Amino acid sequence: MTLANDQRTQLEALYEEMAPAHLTPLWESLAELVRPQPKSPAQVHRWSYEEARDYLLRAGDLISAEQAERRVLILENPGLEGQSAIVPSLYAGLQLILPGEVAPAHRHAQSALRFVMEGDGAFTAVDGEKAIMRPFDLVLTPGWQWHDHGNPTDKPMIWLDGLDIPTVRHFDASFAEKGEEKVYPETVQPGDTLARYGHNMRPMRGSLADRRPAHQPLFHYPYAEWRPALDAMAASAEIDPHLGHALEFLNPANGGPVMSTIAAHVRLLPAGFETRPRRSTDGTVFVVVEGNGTAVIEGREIALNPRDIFTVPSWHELRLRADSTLVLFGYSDKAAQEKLNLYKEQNS
Ligand code: GTQ
Repeated sequence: MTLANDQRTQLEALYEEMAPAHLTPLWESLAELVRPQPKSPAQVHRWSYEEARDYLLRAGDLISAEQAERRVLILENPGLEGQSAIVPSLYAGLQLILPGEVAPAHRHAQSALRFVMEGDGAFTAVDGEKAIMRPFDLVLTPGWQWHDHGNPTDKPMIWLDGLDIPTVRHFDASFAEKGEEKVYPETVQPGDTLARYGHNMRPMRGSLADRRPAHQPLFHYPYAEWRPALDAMAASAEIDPHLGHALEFLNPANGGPVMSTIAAHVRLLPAGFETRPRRSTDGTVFVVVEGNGTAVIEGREIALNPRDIFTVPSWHELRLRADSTLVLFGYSDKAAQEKLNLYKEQNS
């Protein structure tokens, strides 16, 4: 904006006078507020699993899961300091449950996913039904469903928590409750919901009321099911040049993303494959499940090793190169953006 000198002086005086009335001039900030394209404050960043794990285990020596309620190290984006956010709309943390520990029952407006990084046989109980967690399983605790965690095994369990904490904060809509009991009473055998909803089927309506909420029944997507599906796809299907072989996790109630705010997917790139450049408006968190390779994000190269976690902020161009068969898990705010008619992507 070009302004004459005395015009500028008079305007500045006016701004100063109106400031106590909590009024500010749009024309000074319009271009920043209504941008021609996204300019994320989030940065491209990678966390080494080994490094984060060391700190988490040290925390495990100092505070119990029960004392902490949730013993978690937050993965905070260096561009979003103090916000407990990994991209502007989403949170990520690494949660540790040691043998014999319990993370007590609570429920909250925030929706969460858990992606198992290490350990075998701890559980997340959702409304009293245990999902027995194995490496690289996806487990959901959708908003307002009771959940507690426990580890009856003799090894530590670590998983990545992905929540919509910043989104719920943005809408000023946080509610939370602690359970009366530390452990929610077990309501049914583990696997009951997976049997009913996990196979492209659903319970036929009879005279029995359904135990699970109709809008969000399924909460366990085992690695033992999604990994072979990717292999079968890789064996038979044409590969998408921008994604590799990619499968999105679905909510069987509506055929949409797993939760109302968060979408999740897995993808496989055969050894030697390189994706074409792609950008999208959903800030994405990736976990390397298997293999090695490189992510080139807006020109910045990131070496990928198993269990690394990295971010691709909104509208950052992503290219992936696989040195060996590369398998990634990703979650993003695409679910919320699509509902708000904001989602865009560009495949070049
Ligand atoms: O397990 O319920 O990482 O409520 C942050 C908030 C985990 C949980 C987090 C939570 C949880």
